[in-house]
Amino acid sequence: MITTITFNPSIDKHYILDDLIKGEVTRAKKVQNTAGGKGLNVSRVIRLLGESVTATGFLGGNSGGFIVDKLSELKINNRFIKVKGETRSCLAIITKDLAQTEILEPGPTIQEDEMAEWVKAYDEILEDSSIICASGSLPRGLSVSTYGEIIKKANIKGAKFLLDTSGEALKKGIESKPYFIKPNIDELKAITGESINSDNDVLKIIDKIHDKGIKLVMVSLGANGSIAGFNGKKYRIYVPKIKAVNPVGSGDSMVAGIAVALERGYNIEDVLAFASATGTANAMEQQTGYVNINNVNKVKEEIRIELI
Ligand code: TA6
Repeated sequence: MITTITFNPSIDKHYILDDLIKGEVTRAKKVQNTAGGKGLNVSRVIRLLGESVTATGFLGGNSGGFIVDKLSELKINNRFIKVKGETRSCLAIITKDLAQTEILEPGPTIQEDEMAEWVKAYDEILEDSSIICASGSLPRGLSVSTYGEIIKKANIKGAKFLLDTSGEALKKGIESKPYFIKPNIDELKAITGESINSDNDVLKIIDKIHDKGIKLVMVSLGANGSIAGFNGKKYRIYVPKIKAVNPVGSGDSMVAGIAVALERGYNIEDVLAFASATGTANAMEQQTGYVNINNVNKVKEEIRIELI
């Protein structure tokens, strides 16, 4: 079973504007509210790819209630812990030049007893999980080493832990050897402190990450595809040019593609192609964290993978 963890979920409010002018009143042409936060985008896409998924983390207040309703609509098993604080909202403002401006609220402060209740649920869920996807920022109240601690528990149980976060939480998480990480270039620079000026620099850093015990690394290059390392081999993945409508959530969709492909036992090249096609297909949709399976299959045929 695939389990997703979203410690800091959000109602993703997606605004389409002609232009965003600071200090002026602007009326949104279109507004879309979705159950978001990286892990919930991952959960929704896993369902759209045809696999079942259990979602866990923290939800609170009326915003939490909105998300619970969305989970049941999507038939996502809900193992969230109810908290006193209010689940946050995150704004994604897309203007007609396709620039995207995101404003992310910090979210509620999680209390010690709420975290203790979650750890109990996690220990139970781990018994049936082959793959754990943990995505997004840590809310206030959770230690920066939280991902590192729960990765260790997953490794003991033999579950593959896919980690998609950034900054100190990623740095600490890496120390516990998750199965998979998907840093973008900025996150790679932040965690290594190294400058990255070429694909060759990326390849050297991937080797260092493998030396830390992480099996699968995908470095996202956005519309230029990605560079991946697995089992001592390196891959350059090229994605077809598409008409991007809303790129927000493409990284989350790629993680969903990795989880589904691993769950189905695909070989590494099919894992990389399926995940890249899923991330690309998300950008073709107005909704954040959404794919049309026909687009995924069509794009997958156009993905090119080169052994480096
Ligand atoms: O990746 C897009 C997104 O999931 C947005 O939908 C918004 O929820 C944001 O990321 C949350 O990011 P964070 O790192 O705070 O979990």
